[in-house]
Formats: sequence, structure tokens, C-alpha cells
Amino acid sequence: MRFLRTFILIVLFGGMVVAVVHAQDNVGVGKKLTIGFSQVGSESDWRTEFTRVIKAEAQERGINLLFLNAENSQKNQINAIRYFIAQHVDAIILAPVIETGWDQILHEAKDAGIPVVIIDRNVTADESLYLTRVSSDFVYEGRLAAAWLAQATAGRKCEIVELEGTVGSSAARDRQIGFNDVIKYFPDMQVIVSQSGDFIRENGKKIMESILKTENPSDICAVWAHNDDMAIGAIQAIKDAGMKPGKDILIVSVDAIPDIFKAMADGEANATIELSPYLGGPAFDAIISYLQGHEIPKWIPVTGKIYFPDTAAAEYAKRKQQS
Ligand code: GZL
Repeated sequence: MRFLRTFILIVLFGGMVVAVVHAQDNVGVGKKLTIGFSQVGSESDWRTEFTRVIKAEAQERGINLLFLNAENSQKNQINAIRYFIAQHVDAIILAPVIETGWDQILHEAKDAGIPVVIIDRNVTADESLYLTRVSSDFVYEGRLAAAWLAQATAGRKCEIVELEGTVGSSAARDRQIGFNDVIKYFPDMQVIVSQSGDFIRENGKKIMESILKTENPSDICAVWAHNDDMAIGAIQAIKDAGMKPGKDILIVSVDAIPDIFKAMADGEANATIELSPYLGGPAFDAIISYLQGHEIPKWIPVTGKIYFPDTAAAEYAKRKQQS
């Protein structure tokens, strides 16, 4: 009888130990993962949503996410990565503020045996220094914006104001490349002013206020903004100047944040290209798959659609609810 009781206790206790171990490893790599994430900052609504979503995704998966906000400083990001290395994290996710200047720190992570996933914007470092990149295709986004504007202004002269993103970022460079790739086929379309607003809403407003004073406002056909936040700033400046954004001056931008859907529903913007904030899931999947011994492609694309005023009210309601 005593043997039976002892046997039952061992089975129960043993089961509990296995259960606890499994509770620590709910991503299938034999341990609870700790991942360091260096985020650019909180310069736009899209970035804020991206941060919210990746944190929720980590919590959902039982991943211990060490989150550091670099406030748009590459120096802070390099320090953050050094901190993650010192903490012996299982992997690092880097959302690089600009493209260059990462080789040294990526070598340090590689020497420490810590895989790095680049997320969103790109780096110019050797591909062997990072596991993969999870991102959208910024050149495509620029092409799509220009293609829409070309058909929206078919046959008439269109002088365009371009509000660029952060100087030195692959997002700003590639969106501009894509946009110019298309408008070169339309002699009536011309970018007359291009200035960086650093992806910041208030900067978009200030730049547009200045342009409306220096250019003839009635000559401006459209604003092409590298993100919705700067477009919304420009919309306010256009309204303050007594003009109708979305009608007198067309507005096309990227990100598909809730506020741009509100602007489109109010007839003040014309098109936005979606940049999915759900980049954390694919990054975590790539890290887990790598730790399980699988090959990982060097680029994991995330796609987005173009949206127009006809669905804006419904999209606004849906996205406001999600965020
Ligand atoms: C592009 C991303 C940009 C967003 C902006 O993928 O890096 O940075 O379009 C954000 O909203 O500031």
C-alpha cells in the first residue's frame, strides 16, 4: 500500500515538474525566450501602434521582451543593443532609425552568438550580420502612390509637394525612388518642392504653411507625404489657408493610421497605402524557427493595400476599435 501511495506521489509531482517546464517554454525552443527590441521612437501614430502590437504579441506568446525606445537616436539604439548583449538575450530585434552605421554593433552581436532581426526600415550592413529583415516594400509604396495620383489627375498639369520622411532612412529614400519611378512617365506631373518633415505631424504642418506662402497655392495640385502624420499636418495648414484639402489639393500618403481614414471620410484626403504594424509576429516566428534549426530567408515581406474615401468611415471605426 505504501509503495502505491509513493508511486502516485512521484507520478503527480513528476507531472507537475514537466508542466512547469512546459509553462516556461510555450514557443517550443525548450526555454522561455528573452528578446531585446530597440525601437526607433514614437514619432508617428503608426510607430506607436507598431510598439503596442509587438508588446501584446510578446505577452501573448510568453516572450520576455526587453523594450527600449531610442527617441530617434542611432546612438541610443547602439547602446541598447550593447545592453541586450550584456543581458545575454536569446535574440535582438532592431528597427533602425537610419540605414548606415550598424556594422560594428552587428559584429558585436554576431560575436556574442545572438541573432539579430532587422524590422521595418533597412540597414546597409552585410547580410551575414543579421538573420533576416521583416518589412514592407517601400519602393512599391511610392510607385503605388504615384500611380494613383497619375490616374486621379490624368491629362492635367500636376505640381506636387513632397513631404519626405527621416533623412537617411530607407523608408524615405525608397518611397521617393518609387514615386519618381512612376511620375517620370507623366510629363505633366512634377515634384516642385520636396522637404523632410522627419515623419512628424507638426513638421508636416509647418512645412506646408511655409510652402503655401512661397508658392502660388492655386498651382499646387497634390501633397505626397511619406507618412499619414505629415499628411494630416499638411491638411491642417491647407485648411488654415482657406483651401479645401482633398479637393483643391489632393492628399496621398502611407501608413493607413486611423486619423487618415477620418480625414478621408471628411473629404479632406484621397488615398493612403497601408503599412502593417503587425511586424512583431513574423519576427518572433523567424527567431523561433531559427532556434529550432531551420533556414530563414533574408527578407520576410509584409504587404499592404491602398485605401480610398469610399471605405474610410468603416475602416476608421474598425481601426479605432483595434488600437
Ligand atoms: C516606414 C516607417 C515609417 C512610417 C512612419 O516603414 O519606418 O516610420 O511610415 C514612421 O510613420 O515614422
